Amino acid sequence: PQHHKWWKNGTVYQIYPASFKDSNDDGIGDIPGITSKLDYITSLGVDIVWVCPMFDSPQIDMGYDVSNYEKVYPPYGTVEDMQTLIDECHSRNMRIILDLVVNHTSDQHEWFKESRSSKSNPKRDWYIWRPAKYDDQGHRVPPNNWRAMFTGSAWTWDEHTQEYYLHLFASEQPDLNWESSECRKAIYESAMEFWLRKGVDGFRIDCVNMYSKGDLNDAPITEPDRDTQNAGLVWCNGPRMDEYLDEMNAVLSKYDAMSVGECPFTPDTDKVISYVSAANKRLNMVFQFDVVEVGSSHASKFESKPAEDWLLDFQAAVTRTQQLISGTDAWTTAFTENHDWSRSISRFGSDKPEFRVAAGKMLALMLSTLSGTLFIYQGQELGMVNAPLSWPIEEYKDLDAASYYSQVFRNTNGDPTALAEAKDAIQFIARDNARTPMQWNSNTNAGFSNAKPWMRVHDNFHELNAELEEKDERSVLAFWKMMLRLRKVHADLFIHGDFEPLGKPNTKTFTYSKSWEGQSALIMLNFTSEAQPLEMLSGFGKVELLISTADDVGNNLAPFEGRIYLAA
Ligand code: TEU
Ligand code: CA
Repeated sequence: PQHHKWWKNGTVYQIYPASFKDSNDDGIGDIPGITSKLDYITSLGVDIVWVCPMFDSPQIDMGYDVSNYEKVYPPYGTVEDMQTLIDECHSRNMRIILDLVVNHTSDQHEWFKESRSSKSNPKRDWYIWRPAKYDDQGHRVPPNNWRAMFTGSAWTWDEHTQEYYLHLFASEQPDLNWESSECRKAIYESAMEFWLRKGVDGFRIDCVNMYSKGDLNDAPITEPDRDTQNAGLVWCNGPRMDEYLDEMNAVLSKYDAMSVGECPFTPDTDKVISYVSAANKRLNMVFQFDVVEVGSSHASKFESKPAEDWLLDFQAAVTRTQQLISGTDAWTTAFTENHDWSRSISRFGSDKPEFRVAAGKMLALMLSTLSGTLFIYQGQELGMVNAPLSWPIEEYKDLDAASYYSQVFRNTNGDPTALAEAKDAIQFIARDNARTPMQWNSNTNAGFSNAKPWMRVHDNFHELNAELEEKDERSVLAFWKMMLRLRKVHADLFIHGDFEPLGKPNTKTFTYSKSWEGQSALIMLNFTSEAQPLEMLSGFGKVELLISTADDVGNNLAPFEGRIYLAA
């Protein structure tokens, strides 16, 4: 029965509401905009729509700072608009999942307003408050050395009640205190059941392994010259995680809802398996960060340059996440993009005009043959790429990039060389790259909106948009549609099969096999802009070509070509 769970064979399409489709010309995407594009989404051959946070929010972190779980951010629409979207998805035989952001709320949530109002407020312990510490000179210092994800201490001093509160992200995103059972009950009711009762089919769960933070111990000092330390490994996977996930699962299973949790900072594979083992009934699956973090350490993602041999790390990361299901009752996910990372063609392929389409198809071929639930992010199906190098820093809107840039500015007194380097790093890896508006057609603002969009549209929209690609059978879009169909035809092999890397790991090609009960497939991918020999083919026995990304299939792998052979 596990084999047939709907969320296993389903392909998920992730939507970022602000950038998908603006229905009322205020420059901001919205819920009726999403509903108006459901026929397009259905035409891709996807089964599940994931909508990023659309709850009421002051938008410090694009809705990952929720001020009311039971209201929609007014520029996006209303709860009624959401009900329409849910019902319209269902009437097309698609499911819909929402983002569950309950590690923290906005500091504008009523719960936090009450919590910070006084030490004796009944909701005081719904957040994590601690008294100050004092250093040798008697200066007030935060309770521990944790650095928040968007830089600076993870603690903010509250003048009114003379205590610090914890925030793993921005100071406007105070962490909820999961130790309080009342707080947990309120989370389940307000953030989960409110929407499950409206027919939502599950959740993508933000920061799911951060709820239990243990004793808030100092992180080991890895950067002695800094007063805060990277503490992800300390605050993730704390002692009460299993208990919280069991409780959460009790809510989810009442509705047969699916769950996919974010699982960063978890190098221990057994830990990951313990979260997603079917027998344990905690989460259906998680996003491990192995693949998206290749060539960019989580500790300081803007500072690490992609290494020459990044493809070795990439192969190892894909192998790790794929083999999670080999011989276990765990389930995995396959993805290379989401709203937190830049575009995969720019990172792992090439966005040069002569290679963009080939690289987009090759990556689509890879993803479509990987086991686990497949996630694609809006625009990925079109082969959208990173923002152009020519854009000035002002075009980047996200607080993550902005806080990094201002940190470089402070540290170097505005040194132009350092700032130019910072901007290059942002152009390569910033989250903004995934957040430029969807490119629907060649009209004004790519058909996203008739008003000036909240974020600039990519300059390439005249050549790269859905309308053009729908008419072109050689487009990245056409290829994705074909691959999503093939993935279903060969579901045992591609979605459930055992993954085995083949040949000597190298920096040019990636070859692997998928096998399932006597059937097998050989997948060969060229990650370079030069032709590569078809080395593995001879060793694999009798095979027949199922599909290639290239128009003409030759004796070598063409630049960025991908092929699938089936064992005959
Ligand atoms: O991201 C969680 C996360 O671990 C982030 O550090 C992520 O790696 C970061 O965006 C990279 O710079 C989730 C959401 O996906 C993200 O958009 C939110 O900003 C974050 O939680 C806080 O809610
Ligand atoms: Ca709008």
